[in-house]
Amino acid sequence: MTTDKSRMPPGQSLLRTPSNWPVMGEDAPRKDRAPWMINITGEVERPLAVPLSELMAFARTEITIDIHCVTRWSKFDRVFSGLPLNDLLAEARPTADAKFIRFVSRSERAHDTALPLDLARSLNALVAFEAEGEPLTTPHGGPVRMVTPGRYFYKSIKWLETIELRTDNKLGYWEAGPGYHNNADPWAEERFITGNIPPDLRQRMIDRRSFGKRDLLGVDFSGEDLTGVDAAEATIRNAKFDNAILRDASFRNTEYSGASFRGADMVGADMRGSDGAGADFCGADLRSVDFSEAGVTGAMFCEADGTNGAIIDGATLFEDYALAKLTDVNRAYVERMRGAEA
Ligand SMILES: Nc1nc2c(c(=O)[nH]1)N[C@H]1C(S)=C(S)[C@@H](COP(=O)(O)O)O[C@H]1N2
Ligand SMILES: [Mo]
Repeated sequence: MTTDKSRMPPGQSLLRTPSNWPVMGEDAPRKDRAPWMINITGEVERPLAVPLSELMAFARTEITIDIHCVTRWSKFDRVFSGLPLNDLLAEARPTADAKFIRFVSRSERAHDTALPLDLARSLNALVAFEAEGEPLTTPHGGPVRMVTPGRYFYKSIKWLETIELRTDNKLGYWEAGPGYHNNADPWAEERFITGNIPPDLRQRMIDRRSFGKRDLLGVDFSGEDLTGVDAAEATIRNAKFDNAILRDASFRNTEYSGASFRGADMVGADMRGSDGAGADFCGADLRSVDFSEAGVTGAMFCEADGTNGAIIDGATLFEDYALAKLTDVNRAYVERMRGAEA
């Protein structure tokens, strides 16, 4: 099967199996006996508190979207049905001061995300009850979730409970802590905000070969010699190590989602217990790299067309559950390389 390039945002690749798409983030709503109400609050002329069952009765609209997850997988042509957000807003009537819209989940951590109100309107966001003609399953946000076309999927919260109209922005759960980009446009690759590390600090970390336990969002170590570096327990989302030398480096328990290791020499690196969702290892030398107990959801070990693959052998260790969360092309590539060398 070929990938329709004009439909595929940069840095994404197609997920074909399983027939559904992976569960990401939280997998269940808060345990709560109170009836499920959908609330529209804040800067509105008519605050609403509607029982979920009543809203569902109005659900008629069907949309077909391409899902783009920030961890680099995309799934085309998913059919959702529900109630257009714009219909609800027409009922609640945002005031002239309402500039942002925030969605809050009925989940343990009151998971949330926000968008400029005009943007949410123009994207035709949907309050969805069904996917592929079936009620949404609980892990995928059932009974009710947002589906916001045209943005990475973290802008589509599961288990919708409250819609708050605001005068000011409030960063959501993934945006505030982990530094996910607030605009989240997949066509502009707005995955993460980039860090701001002073150059002298960066140089000191290179000289000492040590940045363990540090929080270094988006730091760029491309082309550096970091042989044996201690990067254990660091948070280095979206960092760049392209063509760097990382032989025998320790990334134990490190969080490096979205980081790029293209062409890096990582022979013997220790990645145990780490998390690298959406990381890019194309062309890297991964012989004897230990990914035991490590997550690599949606990571890239070769390009979408199978070229520029990482060097992997039987001594490159992965968990089966981690490989199961790769795109088909990547999983097949890794399994072939490990099998061929084992
Ligand atoms: N309540 C809630 N909604 C959420 C999340 C979450 O952790 N909690 N994760 C977001 C992210 S990062 C993604 S990619 C999608 C995943 O939806 P899925 O589990 O149906 O794939 O849900 C989004 N909505
Ligand atoms: Mo995500």
